Amino acid sequence: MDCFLKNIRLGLIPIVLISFYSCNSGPILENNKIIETSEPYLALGYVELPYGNDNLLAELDRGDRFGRDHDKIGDVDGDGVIDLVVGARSDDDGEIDAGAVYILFMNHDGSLKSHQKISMISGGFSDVLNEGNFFGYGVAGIGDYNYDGIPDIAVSSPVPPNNSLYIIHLNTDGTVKSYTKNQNIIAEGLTAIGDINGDNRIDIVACNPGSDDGGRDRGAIDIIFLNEDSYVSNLKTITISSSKGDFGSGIEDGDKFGGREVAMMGDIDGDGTIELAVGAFMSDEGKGAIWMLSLNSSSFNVESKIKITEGMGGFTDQLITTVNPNGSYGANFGHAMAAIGDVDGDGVVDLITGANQQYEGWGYILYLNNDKTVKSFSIINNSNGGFNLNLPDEGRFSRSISYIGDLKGDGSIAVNLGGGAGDTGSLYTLFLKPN
Ligand SMILES: [Ca+2]
Ligand SMILES: [Ca+2]
Ligand SMILES: [Ca+2]
Ligand SMILES: [Ca+2]
Repeated sequence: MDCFLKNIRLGLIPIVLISFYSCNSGPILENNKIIETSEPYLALGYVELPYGNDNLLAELDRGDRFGRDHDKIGDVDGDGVIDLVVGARSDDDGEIDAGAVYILFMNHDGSLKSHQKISMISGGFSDVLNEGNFFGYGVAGIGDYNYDGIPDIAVSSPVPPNNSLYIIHLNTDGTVKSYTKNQNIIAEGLTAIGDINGDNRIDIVACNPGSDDGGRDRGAIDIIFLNEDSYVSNLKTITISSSKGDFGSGIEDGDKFGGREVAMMGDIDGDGTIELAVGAFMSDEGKGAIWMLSLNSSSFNVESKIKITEGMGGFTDQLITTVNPNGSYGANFGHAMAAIGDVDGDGVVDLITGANQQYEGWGYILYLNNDKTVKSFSIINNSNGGFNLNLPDEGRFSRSISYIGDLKGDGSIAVNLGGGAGDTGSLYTLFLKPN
């Protein structure tokens, strides 16, 4: 029972704040130590995959990078439960690091009912991938693109010579019914951003952090509109980078703008522009940053922007710049992100992101003001956030993020965060109840 609703129903308005404290800030026993949380949500626990599912675990090898990218698809098998697509870009089916994706058929509690693998040699996918193609580097649920009532997916294979974007039409069992191949696209991450041009088809953003637009490794994003035949309309693609899309100044060499994910926030401040959050995970000596872009609603070019990083845009936490054991450096804040709805109940949509190279990997929920700056934040890691996570050192938690919504069907929301560097890769489904 939600304490807030219960108190409203009982008319106990004067003690609502006290009850908030007792519901959401109660003591939590962790490692025999009582810790206090004071988050504006109720943490309801988490599920980690592939661990706990022997069938899926048997498919995966060390280094496959399961969870590199992931998204909700919708209900593929028609059982009333949201299903997922998860990339494993270093799978070795057919060629070393050719890559694979998994369709995960879910149970309400976040456990796995069954799965279907799609790779060069499985799931009915017939195209030839090259060695190191990294099929599954980016994945996105895009709604029903071939009008058969079954939701479909976009999958990228960014490494040449077969640097392509596939639109894959699914069967209800998660195998491939048909696909289109769009060549000469580099996407190290894909995000579905809803239908922003009003043609009743979901639009996507391809993240290309290695783009040299404007300078070495400055990065870029491509806003992609697909036609009714699931092909990219090249004439309509919008690129935003240091030198394109009216971005203006602010990106420096090596910043890796575009990162591995963006988040469509909607019109946060109600002024007619739509806000798109885009990371630059190597910005500021590797601390990382998020650019909150306000896009013109017809040209989709940048009208204004603010930068969020340590000490900017209202964000006050300290981000590391040190060299990591894996050779990279910095916290990599903003590597991935998703709009998470209004978690703190102030009427403004909030953003979940992370600093995946900060110690075990720190997730952050950023509670936004309607001027797009950060009002406050929650940290989600081994000792904060109320989930009692048990992440390994260098676990890269929050390296990939997707918002699932109400998986349980009880008003709580699920959000997926990837991590688990060094082994198969992991997908954590966190359940929380907003205020
Ligand atoms: Ca389902
Ligand atoms: Ca379909
Ligand atoms: Ca559209
Ligand atoms: Ca909010």
